[in-house]
Amino acid sequence: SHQPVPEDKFSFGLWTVGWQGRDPFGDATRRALDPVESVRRLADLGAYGVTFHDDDLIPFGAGDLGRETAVKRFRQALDATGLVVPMATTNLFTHPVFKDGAFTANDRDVRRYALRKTLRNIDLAAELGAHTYVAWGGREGAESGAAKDVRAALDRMKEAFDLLGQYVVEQGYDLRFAIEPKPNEPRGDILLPTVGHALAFIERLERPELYGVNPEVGHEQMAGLNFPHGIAQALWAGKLFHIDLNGQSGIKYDQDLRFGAGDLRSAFWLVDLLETAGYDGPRHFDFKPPRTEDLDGVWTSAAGCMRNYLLLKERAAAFRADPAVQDALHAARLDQLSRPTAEDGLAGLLADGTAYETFDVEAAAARGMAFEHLDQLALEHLMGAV
Ligand code: GLT
Ligand code: MN
Ligand code: MN
Ligand code: MN
Repeated sequence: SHQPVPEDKFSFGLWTVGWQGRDPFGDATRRALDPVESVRRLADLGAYGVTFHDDDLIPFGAGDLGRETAVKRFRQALDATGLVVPMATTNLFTHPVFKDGAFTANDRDVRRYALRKTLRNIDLAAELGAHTYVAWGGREGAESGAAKDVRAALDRMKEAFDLLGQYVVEQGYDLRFAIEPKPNEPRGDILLPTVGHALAFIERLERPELYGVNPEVGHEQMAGLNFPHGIAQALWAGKLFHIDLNGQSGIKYDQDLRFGAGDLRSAFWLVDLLETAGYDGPRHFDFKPPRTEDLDGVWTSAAGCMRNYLLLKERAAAFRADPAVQDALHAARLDQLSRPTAEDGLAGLLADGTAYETFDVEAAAARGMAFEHLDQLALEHLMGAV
């Protein structure tokens, strides 16, 4: 069925449907949405979860009473709808105090404030039952060379994540961190720009097991990278803790289109990968309904994200189940790729004359790979021609 149900694990950020359409060139085109209204609408559409930045829920600078009221109303909406909070995150990029970043701001007092703001929201995330805490380093970066000592900034980034990890361990929270890479925008260059950079960074932390990645479709594509390949490497490393699904058309500004828009073929391979690899985390949509839309358009766009995922899931499953595809996969020698290259060990490899001395290099070079046939079958399935 193409009707989303909670078992599909679709979740949305409050800031996605709640985006008012403000961009660098234009004002808001839509009114603000009450988080309670978003929770109700998302539940009606078939989502299972909702996520938030501290400031999406509790207006920046609100006092204790404002905070309590906001959390209480949100909690009541969750209880009434059955929606869960699988993830939460911190806004470390909107207020001008974060203009030079947060965990890696040159100003030490800004870094200390950013950590306290994050720790405070980690408490709320744990209280609301979240198991993942996302960290997007929106303004951790620079526009010019000498302004940022990148090695020192990475020391500070490591220090920040180590402190956050120490905190969740000391508090006994069942919470892991997911670092979200992005190459640029809003800064000219952002630290930890791709999935690969983030994976390498995590290995330098004191408790690497507590940290994974939250890759976003458009962010890797802004760098010209193959998103399913990045996801495959994150899965291979056991680090796909969360994922931000959306759409992007090539190397340009961060479009945050609804999932399925933009590069549809890449979306097909992504869903195929997530579903066959057994990823069981949330399918989280981080999109921005274009500012051309009114609120009806917002909910149409949100519903489209989920429907497109389910349609692609159906198409990908049909592709895998098609006997012609199984033959084509065999012809393309995918089964051989899954077999170790030298299960006979190094000594066996060295002693095997057919591997080198009598190997017919020209004959092997002449063999076609039959990838075009395989890919055409995929396209036929994607286009609904089979
Ligand atoms: C912001 C960013 C997203 C991040 C969110 C988490 S907020 O909209 O563009 O990609 O996932 O901070
Ligand atoms: Mn984005
Ligand atoms: Mn975004
Ligand atoms: Mn995102």
